[in-house]
Amino acid sequence: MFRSFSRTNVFAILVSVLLFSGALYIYSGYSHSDISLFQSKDFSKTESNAIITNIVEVKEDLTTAGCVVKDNLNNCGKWSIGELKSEVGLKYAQPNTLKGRTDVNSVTNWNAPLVWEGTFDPVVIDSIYKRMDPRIAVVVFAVGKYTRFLKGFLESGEKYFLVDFRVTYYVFTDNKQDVPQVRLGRNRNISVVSVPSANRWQEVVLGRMKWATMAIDNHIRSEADYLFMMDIDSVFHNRFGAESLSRLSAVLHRGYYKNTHRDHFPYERRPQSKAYIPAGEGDYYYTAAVWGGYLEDMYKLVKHCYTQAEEDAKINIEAAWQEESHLNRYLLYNKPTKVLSPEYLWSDYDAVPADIKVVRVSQLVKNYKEVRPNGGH
Ligand code: UD2
Repeated sequence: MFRSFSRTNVFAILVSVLLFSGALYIYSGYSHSDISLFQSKDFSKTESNAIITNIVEVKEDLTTAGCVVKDNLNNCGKWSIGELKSEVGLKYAQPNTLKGRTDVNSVTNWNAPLVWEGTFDPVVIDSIYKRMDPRIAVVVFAVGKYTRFLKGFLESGEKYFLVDFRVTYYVFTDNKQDVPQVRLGRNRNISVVSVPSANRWQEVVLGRMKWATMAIDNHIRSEADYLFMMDIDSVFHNRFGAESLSRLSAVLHRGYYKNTHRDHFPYERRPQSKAYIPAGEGDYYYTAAVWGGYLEDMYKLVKHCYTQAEEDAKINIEAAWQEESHLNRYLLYNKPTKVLSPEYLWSDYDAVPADIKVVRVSQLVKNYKEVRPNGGH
């Protein structure tokens, strides 16, 4: 009895060892593969969850390894991001305590800067942040026909977006061939990430949260200190510099930044949704077309939008403005550390009012019906 049990046992152990090594082999395949993970056309929910779990586990190693990397600001503390060290001998105009913008409010009621042209000195602020030499990731999606917007976005970004900083544009697309060759400045790169095609624009817009969460876990975390999420159908027209950097920076939506009562903000109003904001609450209405911050703070927020949208989906709810609704709820209870004026995302649809002295980025006019896989708004 003992012998036969023991034989079975040895056999069982052998089989387990074989199975375990097989599993390890597959697992290490995941750990070393990067963006090709995303190429699967029909990612079922379970598959994607399984992969996320794997990547998160792999990532823990990378974070530890990251600490020996000299320029990993987050983990290794050569510079601590957020410190405002200034250059000795830098020449700039003396700041004035009495003069400044008076036509707009440049501080929130939680004492965070509200950034407009005229509220910062580009020489001072760029110099402070350049000393830290942060690595900045820009995540953009160009799925389906939206690849046509890449050239204008990237070329104008090279002229105006955090010029002389280390920038990597992460282009998430279902069509690598359509990513244009663009002349890039020093220390600036494009990294292409493959994602599946989609049948509904809502799938892409919300899917951005899922794919970005996975890609941060998979590789972006070890490559960036700050991360911006941006819409691709837009063009830079003027300086977008270090004044935009903070732990969590959000942009006021141009449509609701003045004269709109908070009860008329297009927040999600159904209590069943995770994005719900009741009447009588709210600071501002933020756009989801430009937002940024420290890598880990952005990760938390992007993942929040992803998981909350998944929760909604379980009861067949899609928030009124997809991830923008979840973003707005999060930012109501986790206040941004900088609020950027609508200079940071205007729109070619609208005339520019007097309080917008500079349009830094503008959303392009597009034919929604023609460009989206399932038609218009
Ligand atoms: C608004 C917001 C956007 C998002 C969306 C949610 C502005 C300027 N933008 O954009 O951030 O909150 O509403 O409804 O307010 N995309 C593709 N392929 C597609 C569809 C979308 O790549 O087939 C990507 C692309 O990067 C695009 C972004 O998703 O810029 C947002 O989609 P949109 O521009 O069609 O949505 P829109 O203009 O309603």
